[in-house]
Amino acid sequence: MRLDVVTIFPEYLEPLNVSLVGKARARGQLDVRVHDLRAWTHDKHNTVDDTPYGGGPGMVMKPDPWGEALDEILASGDGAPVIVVPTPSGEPFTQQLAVELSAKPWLVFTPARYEGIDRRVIEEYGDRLDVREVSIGDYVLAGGEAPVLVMVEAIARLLPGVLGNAASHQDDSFAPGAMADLLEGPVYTKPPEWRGRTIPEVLVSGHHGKIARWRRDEAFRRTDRNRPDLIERADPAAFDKHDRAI
Ligand code: 6GU
Repeated sequence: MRLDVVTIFPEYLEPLNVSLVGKARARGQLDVRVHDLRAWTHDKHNTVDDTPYGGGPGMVMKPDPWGEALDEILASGDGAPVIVVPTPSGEPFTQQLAVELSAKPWLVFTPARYEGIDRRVIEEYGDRLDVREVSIGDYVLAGGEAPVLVMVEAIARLLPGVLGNAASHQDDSFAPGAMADLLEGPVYTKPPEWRGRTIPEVLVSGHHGKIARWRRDEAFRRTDRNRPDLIERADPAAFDKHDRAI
């Protein structure tokens, strides 16, 4: 998979060299290219923003540098990428969207600063390409770079061969499947006693059926406490009589 990121803060994307994404790059599973938007400015001050038409606070990113950057990047590859525009007014970034984007061969991220990018840029590329405006949650950040890090990590770990154990995202919270609609429950490792705290006996019982039942109960309990909205909107068929009795 190829990923391009266009930003005025290339150094903000340095974490893409670390850990899971960094290793995927080093192995050649991910081709990540970070570009400085100011490379496509032509004035002495490398201006990327200007005052908003109609007035109001803040600045708006000028269309020209974005247009030149995107034209050059689009011409540098085969086929058409999906353009992902991080913005607090976008559609929610969910595990489902991560799965969808992980199947694409090429993504271009356009994190903005200030009050966002001149609307005509989104319209111009939206006429020819799949452009997705995406938000990572109901809060406002100063720019789209941190959201790009979030989205790239969620997408990269879904690529074949990136995560060591393919089974490890089967039972992720929010993954479609058996534990759909439930958060993951608690986990334990050695030692069996730490600061006087023991582990749940069932986990060393060797009884796989009882362990599965216990995990499901804990997942249901945690979801009910932390995300009751997930239970409210779930398909009732996803839960059995036992779950509802908790
Ligand atoms: Cl994608 N960008 C910004 N600036 N703030 C956000 C966001 C994105 N998602 C949630 N808050």
